[in-house]
Amino acid sequence: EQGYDFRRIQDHWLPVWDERKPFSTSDPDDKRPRKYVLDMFPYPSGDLHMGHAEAYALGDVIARYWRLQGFNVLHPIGWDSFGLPAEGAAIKRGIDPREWTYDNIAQQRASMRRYATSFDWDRVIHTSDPEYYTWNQWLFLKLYEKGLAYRKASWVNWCPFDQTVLANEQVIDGRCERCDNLVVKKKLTQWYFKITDYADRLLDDLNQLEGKWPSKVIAMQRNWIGRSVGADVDFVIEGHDEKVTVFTTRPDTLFGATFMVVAPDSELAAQLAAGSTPEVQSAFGEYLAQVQKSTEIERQDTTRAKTGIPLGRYAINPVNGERIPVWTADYVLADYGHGAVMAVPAHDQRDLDFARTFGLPIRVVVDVTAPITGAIPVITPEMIENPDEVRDLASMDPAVTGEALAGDGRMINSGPLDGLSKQNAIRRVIELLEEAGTGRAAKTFRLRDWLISRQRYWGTPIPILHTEDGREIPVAESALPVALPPSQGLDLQPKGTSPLGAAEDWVNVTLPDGTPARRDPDTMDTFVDSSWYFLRFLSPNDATQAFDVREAEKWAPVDQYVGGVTHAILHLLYARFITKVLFDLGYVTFTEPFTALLNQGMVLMDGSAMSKSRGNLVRLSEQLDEFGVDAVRLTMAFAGPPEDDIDWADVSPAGSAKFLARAWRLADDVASEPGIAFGNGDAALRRQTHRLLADAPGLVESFKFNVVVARLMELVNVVRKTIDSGAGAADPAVREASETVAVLLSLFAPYTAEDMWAKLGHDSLVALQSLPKPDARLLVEESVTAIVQVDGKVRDRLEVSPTIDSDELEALARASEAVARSVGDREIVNVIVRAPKVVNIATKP
Ligand code: ANZ
Repeated sequence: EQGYDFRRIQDHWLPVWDERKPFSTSDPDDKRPRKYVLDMFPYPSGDLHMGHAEAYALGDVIARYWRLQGFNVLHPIGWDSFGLPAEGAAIKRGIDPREWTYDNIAQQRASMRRYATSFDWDRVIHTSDPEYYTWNQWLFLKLYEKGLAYRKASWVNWCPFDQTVLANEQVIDGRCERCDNLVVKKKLTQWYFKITDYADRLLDDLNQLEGKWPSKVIAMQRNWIGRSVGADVDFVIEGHDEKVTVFTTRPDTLFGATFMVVAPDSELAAQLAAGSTPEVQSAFGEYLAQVQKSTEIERQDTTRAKTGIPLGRYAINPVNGERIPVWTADYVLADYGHGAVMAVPAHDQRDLDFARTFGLPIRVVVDVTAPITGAIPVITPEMIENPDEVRDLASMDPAVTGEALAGDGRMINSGPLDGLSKQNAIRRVIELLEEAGTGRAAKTFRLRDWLISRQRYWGTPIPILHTEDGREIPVAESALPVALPPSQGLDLQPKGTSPLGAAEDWVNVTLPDGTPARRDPDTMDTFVDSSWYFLRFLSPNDATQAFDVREAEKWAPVDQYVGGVTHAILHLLYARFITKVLFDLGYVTFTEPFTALLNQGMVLMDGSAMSKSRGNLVRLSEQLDEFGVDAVRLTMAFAGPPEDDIDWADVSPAGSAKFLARAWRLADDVASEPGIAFGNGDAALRRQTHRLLADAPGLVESFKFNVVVARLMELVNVVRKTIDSGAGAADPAVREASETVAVLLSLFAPYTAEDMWAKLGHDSLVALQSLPKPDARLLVEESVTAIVQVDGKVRDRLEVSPTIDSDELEALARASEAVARSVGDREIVNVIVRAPKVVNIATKP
């Protein structure tokens, strides 16, 4: 494109922005209202890629938009720079993880700058800097003081390949989310954050986010937290001192409990087996060993044949005194509810499968054929196919059909509950249990406590000391940070224990009273780092505190968060949890960190995710070199709704570059001077400009960036036509339209827009303009003149909307008095309508 040289434009404007800092947020006297727009910060793995380019282009549209709307917009960037890949690279190359990390950061930072994202470069943070992780340690200590950080031995997810524990959230379908290897269970003493204390709030507060977060993400969070409501029921076990409590969502079926099952890997199972016969003890030992070899996926697979063994013990049903056998089986999980269930085979499919496998009794206690007023009847596909079939309970015997009766109905074989509906029976039995002191209403969550310790080097050291007699001593706040020692001389190879344990000089300490102690050798999950980073951006250089409460008051919570849907559960849940903890501790005044969330899609190539191994990798740097930053950014915004994936094979950065050149050239041809009054300009062009100004805010705020780009393209075409049509170049409407193009284009193509603005004669920066308000008078719909002919003669002219349809126009024509006079009493034989311009009426002569 003649004249338009993106390289020259980029080279010109980058230093200007560096010098003028239009995106700085450091002026304490800035009176503009504030907005906090945050992109999820990157992990420094190599250079920026196409996925980054998309995310940061879209986030920047939003940040730049609010600036044009007169806001002081905080749009910060930093690096999530602790974590495993740095360690892997360090092992492979025999270097310090720091080296790899900070080299990559430098590279990404340079790319990010060139990408012209409107970040405030004075607020950069790196989570691997001691200046940052000091406050991770502070946060840990705050949770520790509150009893929200604790250590326990339990069965944890262990990745045999990465040789590290994983949080439940990091196990996807039984595999390590990072390396895809099967995860096994290992009993280890680990640190946990007590996120389960916040389960109800994490769930209930999702209601506040409805409509502001993608509904899919809200649903995933709800499902992850997984609240089940029901009752705890206490059973006495013969010869066992402590009562055994089970959690059930169906306490109404208590009279149908015919056996009890405890998880084989629970403490309780071991105790019950130990108190049983030598035969049971040895059978139990074998069974447990077998269970521990199976994976989580196998255990939760409902189609797998049921296994289990009787423990030779009996439990007493608290409502009817019935003696039921206690079994152990691996379909019962140790870490859900109380790790034990009352088995009701007639009404629970897993229990039924188990009972049928081992010949245990099955007792129906809900007549699912009995009608329930006010309840939605259970309709099965069979009933729809065969509506006349009489439903009779005897024919539905689960022992015969193998189908548990899960539906609603009326209680039978249940003493005081007989005749009640499910809901009423649940209420009644809980009353009875509470009166007898043998049970109570209860709920259980799928959410587990957050396992935060990692046996790896490149992370935040846990600020706890251990004495030989087993005491935990938190490091004093004033002694923070517990600095990560150099990796030199440490074996970083994964081996199941932290490399820091071998850093003798570091790990051994002496308490003030002379007692020797050892530092905790584990480091924190990097999700701890990212759980509060949005607050550190508010006072990134504050050496005295994690964040300044007054700054948080001013800026937080984040108004708009932008990032990938891959973080729909983990990161967002942890950040929500830590925010609530900080709220409870009085450090913040809000309970949700991210008011609104936008999940951008992925950038694909030929329909699939890009990867080196697939050979379909598109290199961002090559795209930027070939088409320029603005063309790539514009392509990202123009590709479609931001939530959708972009297939790079289907879009055209070359086309974007062409459009940019076309827009930019308008500025060359505008003949009027800045400051000219627009009032006398071409009315049609002005109307188009003002309609875009009127629509743009709604479009941007609903993330329809692609529509704004399309509308800009239309406007550019019309301005070009007006200029080329002769005297147009001096028309004030041409300047008005061209300035509007520059201002709105600054959302997507900041270099081109800035250059255009300067060429239009302005000294100010386009990035700091305010979006002009549309003139309401120009928004009223224009009209066109339709001609009505009768037998070839013009009889009337009608002012109509340009979008009028044929039927409507014909009706108006027929209703015209002039037309009626001209037609007289002749018969109309034909009407041809070309909306909105012409109506031709033919009559029978
Ligand atoms: C008796 C019963 C009868 C049950 C019935 C269900 C249907 P959700 O909805 O997923 O929370 N359960 C309790 N603890 C368990 C554990 N540790 N491992 C495996 N299963 C466990 O499931 C709650 C139901 O799952 C509970 O209600 C219990 O079975 C079982 F007709 O109790 B129910």
